[in-house]
Amino acid sequence: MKKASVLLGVLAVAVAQSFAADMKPLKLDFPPSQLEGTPVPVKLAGLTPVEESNPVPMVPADVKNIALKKAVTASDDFPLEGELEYITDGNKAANQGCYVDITGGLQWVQIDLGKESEIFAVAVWHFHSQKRAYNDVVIQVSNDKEFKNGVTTIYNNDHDNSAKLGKGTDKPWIETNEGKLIPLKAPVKAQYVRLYSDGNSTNEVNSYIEVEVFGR
Ligand SMILES: [Ca+2]
Ligand SMILES: [Ca+2]
Repeated sequence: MKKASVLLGVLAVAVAQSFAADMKPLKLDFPPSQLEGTPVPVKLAGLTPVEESNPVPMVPADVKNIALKKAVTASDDFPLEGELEYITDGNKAANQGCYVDITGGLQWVQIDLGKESEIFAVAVWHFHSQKRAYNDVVIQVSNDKEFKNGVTTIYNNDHDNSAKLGKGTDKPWIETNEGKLIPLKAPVKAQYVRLYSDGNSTNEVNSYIEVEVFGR
């Protein structure tokens, strides 16, 4: 009996090890810091944005950025500056010509992954040549292009529900070149990823440099 339980224990360790071997830590590739100008206080109504390093979740070894070069649409198809394509072009530099500016107010951008995919994490770089925080950031995934049915919210810092997507308890963050990695509590199968925002601590514009979706 004792031998059998020892053997079972050894088997369990072996299974756990082979499982662990197929996992990897998810670390973002990020561009050099490009902070410019005189820093301005980062303040949002009623909220204190946090500046913290990204978590390093374990994900299956075949998980990669499946948003690269995928089609992007938005609530406003005519950006003030730049092109929606910049959001999935793989370039995370902060220079002019690398970010797209979408008009003020609550707006969204949406990535079509091309097919239903198992999503483990989403990363976003809004803007990083100035320390600022974005307001009412809500990130959702769904198989419904219109985001009416089967919607999973993976991040929400809209504490007063002004976006009317439900009240969120996530903390807004101060943007840096390292971006923001948001791991899902459990992987979700979905084809579309939508990111809302309503301006930032400096101006009313909704900027994006890059969005990555880690899945398979
Ligand atoms: Ca880009
Ligand atoms: Ca709000």
